[in-house]
Amino acid sequence: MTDIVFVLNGPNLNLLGTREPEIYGSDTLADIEARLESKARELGLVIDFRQTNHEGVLVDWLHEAREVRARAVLLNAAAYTHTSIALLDAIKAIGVPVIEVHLSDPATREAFRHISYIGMAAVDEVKGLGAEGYVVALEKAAAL
Ligand code: CA2
Repeated sequence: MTDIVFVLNGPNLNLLGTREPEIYGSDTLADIEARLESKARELGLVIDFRQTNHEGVLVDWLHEAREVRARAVLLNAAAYTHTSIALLDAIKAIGVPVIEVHLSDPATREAFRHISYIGMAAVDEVKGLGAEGYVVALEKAAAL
């Protein structure tokens, strides 16, 4: 196992900080990455922080986490959380612990957000803490 933690972000999260701050906060994804970089240094970890709007790319990156023997993956799959059996299968396949992260708490929102395919295979979850949730999730990854 290495000290690398993959931080994978799904569709539309590249727009973070531009709209709906009442739900997602006003930090951009770059702000979150900077905070995580600093926390990772403190914890002696290295983060590989990425965002894509494409489901298959997330599947490929989960496979890559296995290939590089990453310590953990923090995954905010955004809307794919609620739809993607492909991501569920990938998480089950890779043998790398995945921590589910959400800025908001989907359980308190529309019913279609109440299902999480990621949660069916993730080892842990952090929801509803905004950008700080990524930091909490990294601390959890350090403790694995
Ligand atoms: O709360 C989260 O982190 C979510 O994963 C965010 C997803 C949503 O589909 C999940 O249910 C919960 C949506 C990300 C959309 O990001 C935007 C950012 C700025 C403006 C509009 C959308």
